[in-house]
Amino acid sequence: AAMASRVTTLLGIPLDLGSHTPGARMGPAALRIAGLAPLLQQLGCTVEDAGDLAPPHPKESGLAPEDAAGCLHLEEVTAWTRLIHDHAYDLSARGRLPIFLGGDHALSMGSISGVARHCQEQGRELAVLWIDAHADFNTPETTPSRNMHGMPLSFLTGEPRLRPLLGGRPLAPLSCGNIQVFGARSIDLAERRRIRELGLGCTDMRAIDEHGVAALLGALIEEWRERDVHLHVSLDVDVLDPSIAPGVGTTVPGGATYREAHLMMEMLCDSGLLGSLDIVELNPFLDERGKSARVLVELVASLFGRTVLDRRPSRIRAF
Ligand code: NNH
Ligand code: MN
Ligand code: MN
Ligand code: MN
Repeated sequence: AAMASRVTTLLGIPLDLGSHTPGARMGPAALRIAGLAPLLQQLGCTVEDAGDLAPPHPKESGLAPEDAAGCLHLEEVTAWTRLIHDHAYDLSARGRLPIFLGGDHALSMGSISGVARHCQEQGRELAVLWIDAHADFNTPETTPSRNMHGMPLSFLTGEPRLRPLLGGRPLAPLSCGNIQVFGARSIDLAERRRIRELGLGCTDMRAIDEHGVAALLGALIEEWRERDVHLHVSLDVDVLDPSIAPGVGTTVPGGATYREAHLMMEMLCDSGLLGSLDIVELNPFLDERGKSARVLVELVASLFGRTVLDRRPSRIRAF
């Protein structure tokens, strides 16, 4: 399903209450200053910048009291989730390729649920590639931190404790098999058990060390192509090694190298499957002279078709 003339829409989401380290609210500004929009235009995309969402007033979450007790900034995150969902659903319905500029990873509860609702209405299968050092598969019961940026994959797979977050809106829950965490190296004990028991797809750094990005991501892409999925990529900066991307609140050693990350983006570009994208967790307050913002923008360039040499397109290219 190549869509050469699809409009790419940037939507800034200055949310950082999904963690206890403020600063990711400045992420959208840093990504713009690093030149995201002109770069996409150079690559031939038609870009529309929808600006930043204004922080909404906190809303009653509807969570059970014992679950509410496990969530920091719950009323704020609830309001953000509903607002982001409505925008993501609307952008999808208008045929856009949305790029959600975070903001912390709690925003993906809204972005992906909105995209999922549209896919369900279209009878299109949705697959999610969660590129992250973490699995973000905690619940209000299992979280060691109470940070909601550690919970989005539970919410998106229909965890009942988190279901009220969306208010009355319909939730199109993802199946665990349609999610692939990629690059993981920091997983909590209860998360590890949930991954095993519920069958969440997860490729850790050990597997990437042993088999390489090309083989592992290549196999996933091949499967997704057979099923012609809408692919949502959720890119958490902390997947990158802290030496190349220090601007994030939760650095973990042993991350993806510059070339490993670019290869991921290049292969995803060639797949022609990209339908929507989150760029999350950039914290410019912790960055070193814009280094991480710049690396991210470079990665987006690879994802949208920048190549080193001319290449014979072996696969359909979407952009
Ligand atoms: N798993 C931990 C938690 O739930 C850390 C999550 N932090 C992230 N995820 N940055 O990407 O708090
Ligand atoms: Mn994350
Ligand atoms: Mn992470
Ligand atoms: Mn993170």
